[in-house]
Amino acid sequence: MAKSRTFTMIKPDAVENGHVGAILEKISASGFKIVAMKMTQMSKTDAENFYAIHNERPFFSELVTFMTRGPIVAAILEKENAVSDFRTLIGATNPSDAADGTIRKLFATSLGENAVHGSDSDENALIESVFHFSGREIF
Ligand code: RTP
Ligand code: MG
Repeated sequence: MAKSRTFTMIKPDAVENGHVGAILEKISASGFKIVAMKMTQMSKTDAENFYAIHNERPFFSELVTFMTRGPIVAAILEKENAVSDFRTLIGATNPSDAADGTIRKLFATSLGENAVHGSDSDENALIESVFHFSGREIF
């Protein structure tokens, strides 16, 4: 199968809790190649735009406040079947439903503060990658 790409963010809770190194280690050990990466902080407008699909949901303002409260690590990952395999690696949205060994089971704090983001389709992976990275930052 051809290699494909997905987009991820290590969210503010996991950065605050010192889990960046362990999460990157798990990502690499699971066969994903990092082809872009940076630490950055999203503005309110950035987070509102990035998560615009959820803007009618009751948790939207909580999500924007959370995602902007500190730095994140954004990355683009390459692997065969990247989007689907990465969603499997991170586990269910709610860490209490996440399978043993998944990143959210190991490092998430709650449903809202769940350590990592993973794109949900190839199309969104591209949109989200371009949102965070310029062409010369992608290798
Ligand atoms: P993500 O987009 O961050 O990878 O997460 P996901 O696909 O597993 O979940 P999604 O439904 O897209 O929700 C986006 C993020 O919103 C927060 N959330 N809070 N308090 C709540 O009820 C609630 N529900 C979702 C989580 O941070 C979730 O990852
Ligand atoms: Mg999502």
